[in-house]
Amino acid sequence: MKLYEFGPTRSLRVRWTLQELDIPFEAITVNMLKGEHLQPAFLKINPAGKLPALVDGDLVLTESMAIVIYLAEKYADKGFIPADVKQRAEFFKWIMFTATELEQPLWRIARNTNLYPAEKRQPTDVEMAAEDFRPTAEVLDEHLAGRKFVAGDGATVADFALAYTLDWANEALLLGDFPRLQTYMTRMYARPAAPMRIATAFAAAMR
Ligand SMILES: N[C@@H](CCC(=O)N[C@@H](CS)C(=O)NCC(=O)O)C(=O)O
Repeated sequence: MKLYEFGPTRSLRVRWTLQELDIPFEAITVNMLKGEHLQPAFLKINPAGKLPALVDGDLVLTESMAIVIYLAEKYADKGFIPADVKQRAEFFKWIMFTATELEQPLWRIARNTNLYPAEKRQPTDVEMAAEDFRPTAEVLDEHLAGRKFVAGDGATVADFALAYTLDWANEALLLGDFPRLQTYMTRMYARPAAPMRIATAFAAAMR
């Protein structure tokens, strides 16, 4: 199994899952700072030029959430996807919530602060995205009251993906009013198989 990854990117969701599963994998760094994600060698794997990508035999899979779900299902005996159909529905709900609700304002902020060419960045969209993040975080915050894991009774890949996304929010200075989300995230990152925090991975990538 090969993981195409780069430092602090969403590839950390997949690295986290592979490390929790404790299965061997080959890590291939695609240096985005050098534009390697847009070179023909990588575009053959993901024509969209985006990370992460997983290659497992003849399966080439992109989209971080699809990859972590695939891995959880392939190694279902490890328990990182609920077996019970109702708990699994909750699990899908929180994975979708993470990808579409929680992440979306963070992506808008990242694009308008770092990724778009300077002249195209919209400072007002950064403000609006931060405003949009708050009610979404409140919903999650309420859900996590009295819970250790986001879905079901044990850790699932939804927790790994969510904790990474909360670390991203933390980097965007959006978690200050959400101590419960901070506590949950820190607890997840204290797991022995957790990957580097985003800031550490970023610093390492810059070296
Ligand atoms: N929805 C995709 C997003 C993938 C994505 O945008 N990855 C970023 C890094 S976190 C990327 O490769 N960006 C390169 C670009 O947009 O040119 C996923 O979750 O895998």
